Amino acid sequence: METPYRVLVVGAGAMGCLLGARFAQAGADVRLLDVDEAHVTAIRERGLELEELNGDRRTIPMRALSKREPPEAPADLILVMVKSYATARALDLVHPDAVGSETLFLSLQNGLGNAETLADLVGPAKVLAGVTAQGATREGPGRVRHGGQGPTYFGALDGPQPPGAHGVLTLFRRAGLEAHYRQDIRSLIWEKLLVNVGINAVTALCGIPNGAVAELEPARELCAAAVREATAVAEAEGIAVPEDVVQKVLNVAQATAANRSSMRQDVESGRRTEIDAINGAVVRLAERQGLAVPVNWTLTRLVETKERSYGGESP
Ligand code: KPL
Repeated sequence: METPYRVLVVGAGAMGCLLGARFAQAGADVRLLDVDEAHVTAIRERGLELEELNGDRRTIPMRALSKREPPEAPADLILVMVKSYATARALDLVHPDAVGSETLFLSLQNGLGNAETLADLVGPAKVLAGVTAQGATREGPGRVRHGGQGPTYFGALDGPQPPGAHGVLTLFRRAGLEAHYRQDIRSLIWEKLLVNVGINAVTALCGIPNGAVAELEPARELCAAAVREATAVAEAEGIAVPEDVVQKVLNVAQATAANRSSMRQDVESGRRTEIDAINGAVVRLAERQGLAVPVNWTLTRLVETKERSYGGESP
């Protein structure tokens, strides 16, 4: 009998749960690891409750852990889905026996610098970075709603395609999820970053749905200015950005019109946001390149002020 492909999902937020559930349905041996005890207990006791795109609900039995536990065998894939600021801390929760010589790590997190953090900790040859256009929302402990379909792209940041990458593609495809290996993954990570640069802070600060960024003129102007600044930084970093990038970001705002952006959800729940890996990363790289990015600087400081006001800043 074929041994099942082993996946450890680190960070059982909405996307971690959705992907973990799909992989388990496709026959993979999946474990979800998360520090939220209530969520982990709910999944252990009742299984993961998934609301499908068509509204159907199903319960998927899943193994969930809230702390470091020795696995029976190393994972083939460790999928890192924690918030960008928690990447290094999350790896401390991974038992050393879960990492074998063939294990690959895949980061599909928001923002810049996540795969680099992983590469520093486990070595660049074991790390894949990517972006996904799948959408999901966590509705409560043990409950996730699939909100939208879209492709997933991943690749090595530098160097050749690792031998295990083919197995990761097979995993996604068996789970019915469109996935592609890309040599130019940095450009795609930047394209996703530009979307988050233009939408997330504006929606979080103004308490508006994504669609309002395209509809309301002042929000649209803020979004466009932040994206233009970040595009100049990308180009200075040697990243090719599509010409009509502002329009592309506004199209995403329209396509996800009713969504609450992840940063708005964080702010409205009193949680720490990923501002540091999004507009904050643009500010740091701009400094390195000698570029002025006043809109990104202001959005960053405003979101940080909001986080301080409810005590959601980093411990
Ligand atoms: O990625 C997103 C996020 O909220 O972080 C967008 C694309 C803006 C969708 O809400």
